[in-house]
Parts: sequence; structure tokens; C-alpha cells
Amino acid sequence: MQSELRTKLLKAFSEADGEFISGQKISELIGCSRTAVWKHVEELRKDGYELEAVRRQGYRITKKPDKVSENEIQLGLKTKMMGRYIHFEQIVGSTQKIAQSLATEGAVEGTIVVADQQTSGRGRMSRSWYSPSGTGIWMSMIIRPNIPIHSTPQLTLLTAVAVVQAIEEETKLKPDIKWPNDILINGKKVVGILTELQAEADQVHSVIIGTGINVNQKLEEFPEELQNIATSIQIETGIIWERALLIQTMLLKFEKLYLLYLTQGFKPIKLLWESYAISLNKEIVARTLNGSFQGKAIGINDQGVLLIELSDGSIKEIYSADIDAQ
Ligand code: BT5
Repeated sequence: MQSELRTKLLKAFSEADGEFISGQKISELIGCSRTAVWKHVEELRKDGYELEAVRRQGYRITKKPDKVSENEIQLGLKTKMMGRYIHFEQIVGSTQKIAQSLATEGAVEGTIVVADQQTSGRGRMSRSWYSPSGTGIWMSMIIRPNIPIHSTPQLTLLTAVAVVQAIEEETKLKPDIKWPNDILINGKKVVGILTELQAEADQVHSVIIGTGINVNQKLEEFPEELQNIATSIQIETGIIWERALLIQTMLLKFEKLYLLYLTQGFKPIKLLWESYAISLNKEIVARTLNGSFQGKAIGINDQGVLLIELSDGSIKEIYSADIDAQ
């Protein structure tokens, strides 16, 4: 955890939104002497921040380091709830696991766990998620919606919409969503989402939503087996992106959609999701634990379940599967 003073200092810069704040004002806001302000500014510089200091105007931050620790995520974060408590670690096994224990210990809704690197990042069905250092967003969010267990898959779809909106807004790329949890750019996977639950009877205690976003990897940096199926935002744009900024935008989009969901239900989210979905109205094969089903993907129902029209005209509901296009 960072010191309380630093949190206050970054909050002050965040509220100034790129404008100068005088040393005097900072010292009042954070309650320390002007010499102490100068010392803290120097510490920020050591951590890779670039600050401009102008006499009689004060200080402003001109560049943040591409790190994903509390400071970088907090500075400029515009949410009310999401990411207001950040648990950052440089290297972890899986952010999901840490989030699970924090949730059990009573972490507040909106808590996020972020790591620079995961050594055993997880996909669905015990698959692994490649999560190298310094290049991606490996994050788990804890939320506590008052919804029945069977509605929780909707949150995976909601998260997918939030991530697509964030990538679109920041990079101008146009990602697609492949049901249920893949986000693709030019047919290759750039994001994976893993939703896990803590529940009892039909009572959801917490939902842990893990999001892995490939941001700055180069193609040759992916393991060979992923090179044909994975991509990163940098590969698609040729530009290095600031991960913390993408996290902030994603958290803001998520928060807006989540509030919409809590007040108006899944309908508005469903419409948005459908506008980004690529697998709809196409012949697909859904590989599930109970076998494969081939047919036309005709949509999702109000629970977020995929509906496939089989060749005999019957409709099959698919709760969890891998989808291949025909
Ligand atoms: C997913 O699973 O796509 C969910 C991935 C969720 C990862 C996040 S990171 C933060 C949080 N902490 C965790 O431990 N997990 C979550 P699934 O649909 O099962 O896809 C897994 C498959 O995607 C693998 O079998 C690989 O084929 C492929 N894959 C693995 N790493 C990848 C990467 N970095 N980029 C693209 N594809 C990848």
C-alpha cells in the first residue's frame, strides 16, 4: 500500500486534471509543509513520473510511467466505486485467487486486484492464461450484486461490452465479441474474461470478474502456440499504450453499465452486447462438456444464454462452450 500522503497528492493532481497546482495549495490539501511537498514530488519523479515545475504556478504531471500500480491507476480515475480500493502486486500466481480471498475477508464492492505479471494466470476450465510482465492488464474485480446465481453469466457479457467500449474509445479499434467471453480484433483474441462466483444456496456473495487484456506485446513475444490466435492492442495499432489509462477507462465503462444493469436489468446490456457480437446469425459449432452442437447462432436470451437453432429446427440453450465458426 502507498502512503496516505502520496494518495492525497495524486488525488490533488488528478483533480487538477493536467493543470498546474501551486505548492501552497498542495501543502494545504495534503496537510504538510511545502518542503515536504517538494520531497514527495521528487519521489514521484524517481518512480518514473514526469512533472513540470513552474515558478509561481506550481506543479503539474505531464507523463505517468506505464505501470499498473495503485498510483497510476488512481491518478485520473473518474469512477465512484470501481477501483476505489486497489490491491496491486508485481507478480502473483493469479489475481483471481487473491480476489477470492479478499472477497471472503469482506472486501468492499469495486475492489480490484491488479498484477504486472501472473505466473499461473487462469482461463476457463483450468486452461492457462499467458500473462507476461510489463505488457498486459491482468485484473480481477470484486462486485456484490443482489442477483440470483443463474443471472451471473450476464456479468461476463456486461464486462465484455465495457472492455470493447474502453478499447474503442482509447484506440479507435473496433473489437468484436465472440460469445461468451472472447474479445477479438481481426479474428484474433485480445481479451479473455473469467467470471467466478462465491455463493451459497441461491445467494450471491460476490462475483469475481477476471479480465486479461493483451496491450503491448509484440507478436514474437507470444508463445508459438498462441501466435496464430492471439493479438495485442500494440500489434493492431503499432502504438504502445498506457495500461493504467485503459484500466481507468474500462473501470468507468464497467461502472456505468453495471449501474444501468442494477437499475434496468439485462435488456439494455443485451442490446449493446448484440451490437458487438460476431457469432450471431452464423453457422457455428459449440463445443460443450456434454458434446458438440452444430447450428445457427440465433441470439442470446434474457439470461445471456446462447441459443442455437439445430438442423431439426429445435433450439438448444448453451450455457458454456467454445465456439467455432463453420
Ligand atoms: C479466458 O479463458 O479467456 C479467460 C482469461 C482470463 C484471464 C484473466 S487475467 C486476470 C484474471 N486472473 C486470472 O488468473 N485469470 C483472469 P478461455 O476462454 O478458457 O481461454 C483460454 C485460452 O486462451 C487458452 O487455452 C489459450 O488458447 C488462449 N490464451 C492463453 N493466453 C492468452 C493470451 N494472453 N492471449 C490470447 N489468448 C490466450
